[in-house]
Amino acid sequence: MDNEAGHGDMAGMDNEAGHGDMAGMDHEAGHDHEHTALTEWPADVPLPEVAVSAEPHDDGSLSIHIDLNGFEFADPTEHEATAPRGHVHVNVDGREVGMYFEPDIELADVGPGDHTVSVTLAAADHSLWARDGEPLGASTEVTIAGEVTPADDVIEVAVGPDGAAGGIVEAQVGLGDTVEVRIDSSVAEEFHLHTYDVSAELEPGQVTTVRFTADIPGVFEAELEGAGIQVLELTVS
Ligand SMILES: [Cu+2]
Repeated sequence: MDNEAGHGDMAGMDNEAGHGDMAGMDHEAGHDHEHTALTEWPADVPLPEVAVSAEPHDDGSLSIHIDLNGFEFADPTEHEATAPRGHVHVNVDGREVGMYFEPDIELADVGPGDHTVSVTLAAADHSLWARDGEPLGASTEVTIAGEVTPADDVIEVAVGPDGAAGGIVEAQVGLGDTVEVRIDSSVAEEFHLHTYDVSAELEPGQVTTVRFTADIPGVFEAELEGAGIQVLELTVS
């Protein structure tokens, strides 16, 4: 029964309240470059071990299993950050898909292609458990078989230490479009698209691709988190 209650909450979040919550979080944090609060894991509690595996299915879904040692799932009604308790936040291709209170998760409609699944350990107050400022978590790569449908819009951004080559890239996409952003970076950085909360680690000399559905209308900024430089202005209408 606990498990079912968990799923219901998550589904509701993903479909309705999810986006509002994320936007709210940005505002609460108050710092432009610190969109997720961290809580240091107490030094006197053994550091938890976390591993994640993902099994692909032909219908485009993923079965995620999270292996945890030294970490307990808290009840969704708990609100105080207490080690070693909490829940997990799950990201697929840099975008948060939900928070979960159990180790086995079914993700529908992920779709064909290469995907990165990452989980972070969250405290009951939804801050991320961290050690020395680094969130605790794990990630894995998985490929779902099938033909990858091309994105409706492809946006290319070349970035370096001073931001985007030639200035902030301005792009306009339709509401509901699938959008692919290809970031060609000469530096190690983190790309972050605000409100959509799409993020990706950039490696020097590599093109990193993020993909999402443009389901929130408005004008959104993407930036290099480390340098705090805006590189993309995305208009969704
Ligand atoms: Cu949470």
